[in-house]
Amino acid sequence: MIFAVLFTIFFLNGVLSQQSVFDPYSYTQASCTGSYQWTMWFDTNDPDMSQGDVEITNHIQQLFPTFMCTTPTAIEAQTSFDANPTTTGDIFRISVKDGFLCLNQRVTGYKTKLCTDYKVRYCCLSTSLQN
Ligand SMILES: [Ca+2]
Repeated sequence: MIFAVLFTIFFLNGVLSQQSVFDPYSYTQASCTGSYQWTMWFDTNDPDMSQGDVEITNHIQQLFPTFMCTTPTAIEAQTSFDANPTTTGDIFRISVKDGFLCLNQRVTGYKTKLCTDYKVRYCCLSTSLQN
């Protein structure tokens, strides 16, 4: 009984209340603290039939040099409507280095189902951001 309660609390904290996915995997919103801060959310791409939805770190650095740093320590991703990407059924890859990638052809029944729209933000040294 106690085990079940503890498990439920752990489960709720660890999974259900988590709106985001991160790289590094163990990162949380609270991990970006001290001299580090989260950037604004970036949604540079809408899902389309030819590709999917990709938010590329390099691309974001080029588009928003004043709102993005050159060496982020973590990346966080959500859907554009603030949901956890793992709830969409899409298959995606996320890494600080490359960004977030959801490709249509990896989605079951992709001919009728596009990737969901995603957004990302990064954890940067505060002094490397101008906002
Ligand atoms: Ca997007």
